[in-house]
Amino acid sequence: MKFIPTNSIVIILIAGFLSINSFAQEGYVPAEENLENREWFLDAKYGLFVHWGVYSIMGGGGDQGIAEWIMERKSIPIVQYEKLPGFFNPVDFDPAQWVSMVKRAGIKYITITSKHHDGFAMYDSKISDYNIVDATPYGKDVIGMLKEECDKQGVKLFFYHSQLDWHHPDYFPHGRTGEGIRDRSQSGDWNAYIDYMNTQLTELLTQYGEVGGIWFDGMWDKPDAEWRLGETYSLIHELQPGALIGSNHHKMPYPGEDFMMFERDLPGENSMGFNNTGISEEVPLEMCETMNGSWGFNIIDQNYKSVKALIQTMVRSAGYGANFLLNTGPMPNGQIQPENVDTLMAIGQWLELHGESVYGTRKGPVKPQEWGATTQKGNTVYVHVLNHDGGTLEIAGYTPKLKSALFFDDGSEVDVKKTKEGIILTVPKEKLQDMDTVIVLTLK
Ligand code: H79
Repeated sequence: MKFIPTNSIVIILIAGFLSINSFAQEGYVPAEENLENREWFLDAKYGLFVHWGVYSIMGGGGDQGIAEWIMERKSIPIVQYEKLPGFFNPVDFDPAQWVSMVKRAGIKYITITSKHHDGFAMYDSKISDYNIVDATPYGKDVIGMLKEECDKQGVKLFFYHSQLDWHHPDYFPHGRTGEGIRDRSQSGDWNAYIDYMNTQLTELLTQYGEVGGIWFDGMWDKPDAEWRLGETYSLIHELQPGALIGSNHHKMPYPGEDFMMFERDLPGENSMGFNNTGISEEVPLEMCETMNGSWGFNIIDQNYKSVKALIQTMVRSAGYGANFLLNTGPMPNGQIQPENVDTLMAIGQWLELHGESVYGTRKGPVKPQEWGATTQKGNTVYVHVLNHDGGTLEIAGYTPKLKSALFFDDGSEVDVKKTKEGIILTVPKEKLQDMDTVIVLTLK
C-alpha cells in the first residue's frame, strides 16, 4: 500500500461520514418559539401516530405487516394503484370524534401522514391532482378538517411527510426501494422533484395555520442524493419558526432538525437493525411504535401488543427522556379501529391515575434497566418498577439525599437503605402493581 499522509486519512474518513446532506441548515439557530415548542414537546410525552391513505383500502392485502407499503411489496404498477383514490370514500370520518377520543386517552398531539411513500396527498394540494380533494369521491380535505378540530380542542398536529415518492416521475434516479413497480418513469429531473416537495411543504405550512412540525421519512431510500435539506429546512423555519423538524433518516440529527426519532425502538437499542446511531443530547427524542405489526390499516394483523407492554414501553421511553408516538391505522371508512380505541382508552385510564409520573418529566437519574426506569420533575424522582418479583431492589450508582420515599398508589412509605454504592428499596410483593409500581422519591 502506498503511503497516505495522516491528514488525508482524516479527510477521507470525514468525507465518508459526512454526506452533502450532513450540512443541512448549517448555522441554524432555533427561534425562541421553537425552543418553547421543544419544551412543550418534552412535557407532552405522548402522541398518536396516524397512517391513513388510499392504501388503507387494501387492508394489507392478506399479509401481516403490509399496509402503506403494499404498492412496493406487491409491485403494483402506478397505473393500477392510481385506481385506488377512486374507491376512497371515508364517509364515517368524524374529526371531532377522533380528537375527543385522543383527549380522553391522554394523548397530547397527533402526527398524521400528509403524504406517504405512495405519493398520494391526503390534503388539498394545488400543485398536483393526486390528492384527496381532486382524486377521490369523498372530495374533502381530511387534513384540514382534522386541523380545525385539533385547534378547537387544543391538540397539536404534526405532518408526517415522505421524501421518498414511488409515484412522482421526477423522483429519479430511483432509490433502493420500488424497483418492482414496473411503470415508474425511467428519466426525470431530481431538482424538479425537490421543488415539488418544497411546494407541497409550503402548502402544508400556509393553508392550515400553525402546525406542530414536520416528521420526515424516506431519506434512507437515497441516502447520498442531494436533498437540498438546507433549503427545505430553512423554508419550513421561515414559514413557521416554531415548527419542529425531525427526520427518520436513521442518523444523528442534522443542523436544522429540532427532534430525533427512533422507529420501533427505545433510544439506543437497535432491535430493528437500522437504528445504530447514538442518542442526541441536543434535541428532544421520540420513539414511535405500532400496536400490531402494521402502520397502516391491516385487516388480518392481530399481532397486538398488550396494554401492559405498551404502557411499559411508554414508561421506559420516558426514562430515556423520549416521547412515545403510538400508531393507529384508520380504516378506509374513516373510523379508527375499535380494538385500537379500546387500547388507547386503557392506556388513558392508567395515565389518568399515574400521568404525573410521565407528563412533564425528563429522563431520570438512573438509565432504564431490566427492572424498570426513572423519570424526574424538579426535586421529585419517579422510580418505575416494571419488571420485579418483589423484595429488595438495588439501584447501584445512585446516592440521592432523600426527604421521603413513598409508593405512588397508596402513599405508604418505602423502606430505603443506603449503601456505599447506591440505595436499596424494599418493594413488598403485595405492593406490586400490574403495570408499573411507581415509587416517588422527594429529594432534599
Ligand atoms: O411510515 C412507517 C413506515 O412505512 C416507514 N416508517 C414508518 C414510520 C418505514 N419505511 N421503512 N421502514 C419503515 C422500515 C424499512 C426499512 C428499509 Fe431499509 C428500507 C429496509 C430496506 C429499505 C433503510 C434502508 C433501512 C435499511 C435500509
